Amino acid sequence: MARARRKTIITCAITGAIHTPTMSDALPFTPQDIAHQAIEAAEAGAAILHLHARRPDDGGVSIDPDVFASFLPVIRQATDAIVNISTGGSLKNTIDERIAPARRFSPEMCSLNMGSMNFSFHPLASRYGSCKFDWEKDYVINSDTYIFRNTFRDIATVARALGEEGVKFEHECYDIGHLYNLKFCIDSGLFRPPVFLQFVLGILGGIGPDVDNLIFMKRTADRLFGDAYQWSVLGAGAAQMPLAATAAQLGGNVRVGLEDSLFLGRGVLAASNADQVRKVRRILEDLGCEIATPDEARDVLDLKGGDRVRF
Ligand code: KMH
Ligand code: ZN
Repeated sequence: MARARRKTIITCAITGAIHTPTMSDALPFTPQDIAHQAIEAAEAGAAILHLHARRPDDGGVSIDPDVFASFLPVIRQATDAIVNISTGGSLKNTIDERIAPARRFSPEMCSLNMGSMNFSFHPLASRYGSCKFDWEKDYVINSDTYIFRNTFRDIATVARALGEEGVKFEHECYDIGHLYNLKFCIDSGLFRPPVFLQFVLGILGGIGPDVDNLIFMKRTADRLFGDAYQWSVLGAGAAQMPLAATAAQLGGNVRVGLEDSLFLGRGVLAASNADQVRKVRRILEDLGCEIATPDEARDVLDLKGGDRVRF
């Protein structure tokens, strides 16, 4: 008898730390808009909401737990989607500062970046003239000086601080070496399989957004982790929808959202996060996939449950 095909989990990354308000009016940065767009994305079919905070007054990157406090309970009351709090939201802060929000709120999931790397989006600067807010231009231009620091000790700090809380990790892997880093950490006892991998393709500093690279990542993960992992794909920018469709056909899960791309299609800005969730859902369902509910995702990813968070 044919094995039942697993349902596809859609993650939506609502705002992130790459894009700036000038790039799209749809990018949410007030707590109200972050909550509103997250709830809409969940209603459209996202089982997991990957969340960053932004400064409410000017949209700058924020890792302030008090800002998270102003939208997390609103989201929780309106939806049963799984909340995933970023631990990678700032390229300028220490790992202890980056994990403060996840530590305080103990979500079902949090991101965990699996290696140090250049992480740049400076080419975006030339596409925009004047900016809505003063900080934006320098932030984008100077990203060619940023090192995204995620040393083995940083990774161990996150693993210990949040693993003990039963928080499940979205292991963000931007290159093949990051899979080997994860393997080393599992063998060292830091993580208990099955692990959840997010293959990140198309960030400048990481692996390129090609189907060959996705296959290479998946084959490597198969070799390293056997069947003790689940996986998802995040294609940055124009690669978002094509790689999501490819991933789903390969049996993987998908991540969309304005953190990763501001567009719905070539030259067309997405009106909201939900806009992208609806589109990817349409594509996946047309290809014969079924979309996982939050509880189905909880089951597959073996999460602690929405009643064991602190917000
Ligand atoms: N914006 C993604 C490429 C994190 O939040 O930990 C990276 C990301 C990092 O999602
Ligand atoms: Zn993120």
